[in-house]
Amino acid sequence: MKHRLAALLFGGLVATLLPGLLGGSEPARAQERAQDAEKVLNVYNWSDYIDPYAVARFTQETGIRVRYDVYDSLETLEGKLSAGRSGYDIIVPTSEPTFSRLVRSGALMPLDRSKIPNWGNQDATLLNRVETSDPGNKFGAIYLWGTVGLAIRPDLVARYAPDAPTDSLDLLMKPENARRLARCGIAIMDSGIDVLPSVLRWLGKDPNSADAGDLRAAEQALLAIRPSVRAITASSNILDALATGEYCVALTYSGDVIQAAGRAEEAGKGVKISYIAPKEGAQLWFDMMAIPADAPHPEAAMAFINYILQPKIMADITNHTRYPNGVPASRPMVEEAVRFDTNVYPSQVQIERMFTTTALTATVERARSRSWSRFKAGR
Ligand code: N2P
Repeated sequence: MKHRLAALLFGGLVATLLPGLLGGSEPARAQERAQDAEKVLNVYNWSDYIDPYAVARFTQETGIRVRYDVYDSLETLEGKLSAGRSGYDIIVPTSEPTFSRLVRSGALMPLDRSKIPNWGNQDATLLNRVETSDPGNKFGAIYLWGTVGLAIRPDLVARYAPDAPTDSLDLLMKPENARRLARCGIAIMDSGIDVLPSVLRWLGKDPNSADAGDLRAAEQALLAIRPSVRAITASSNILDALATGEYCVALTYSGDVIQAAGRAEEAGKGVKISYIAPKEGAQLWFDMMAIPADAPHPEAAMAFINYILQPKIMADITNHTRYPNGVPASRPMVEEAVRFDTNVYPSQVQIERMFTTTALTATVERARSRSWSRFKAGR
């Protein structure tokens, strides 16, 4: 999908550059350049997280050219933003911990709702929910949401660990299961921020625990399965590798697994993949569209947010990415197979069993990141 998107955007770029290459007087060209500077939007979004045609249509409708970069972990996004002056107009941080931290540190521009008439299309209950990260919903519009859970290849799991449960993180986290599944391949996404809360929850601890002993227990549990883990790698790599049948168990984001399952089915090689939200309680997260305080093109950014919040566009994005959105009027346009898949749209009962993360102090964040590095290194 990344390549298709690149092709589309590159097509747009050629269209913009061509008139310049064909000549024109110097003042006219200078004027064009000035206009061009206005007509650009720099987007930094998660990988495999949009319908590329939605981006192309935005450019067609507004004349605003989109430069589109991707990241595949909150760690990468935070690293890029930490130096300031990222040059991005739109970023899509998860409500906790990244978005709330950006809100508190003044790194975001307040959204001008008079420029976002589609604001009211958002689900009021969901908006309410993310208010804990952004009181008054001043800085972010809901993009997509989802859970953290397991991709499994049911046939391989049945072959290598027939007695292991397939509805629980026990499948991955119990060393006797991991040892057997090592033969068909285990992967874990490389994000301490988005993996440690689920491990803490599996241990029966508070996923937001600031306690050093709890964190040690999570690290020990991960180290105990470390020899059985084939890859701790970017979530985007896991999506691609799952689709070609590389792993039999992977811990990653819900929609990524469902996208991989779809690609594997299309490939027709008999690779079947299922998604499991662990019964101990899966992490529920919300990704927010936000504008950095120093964004070079804030007007274009507000126009983009308004464009995305249209029911039809949101439906296209959900159909493409297999992640639910926050615009209820999009639902009738979401394909039935997606709309009625409780791995995409969990039921109210399922949601009640899920947990959300909260902000941690910088000290706890650092301790978690050190734990994660030790897990990766295997010591
Ligand atoms: C997209 C992963 C997205 C979501 N590939 C994490 N919040």
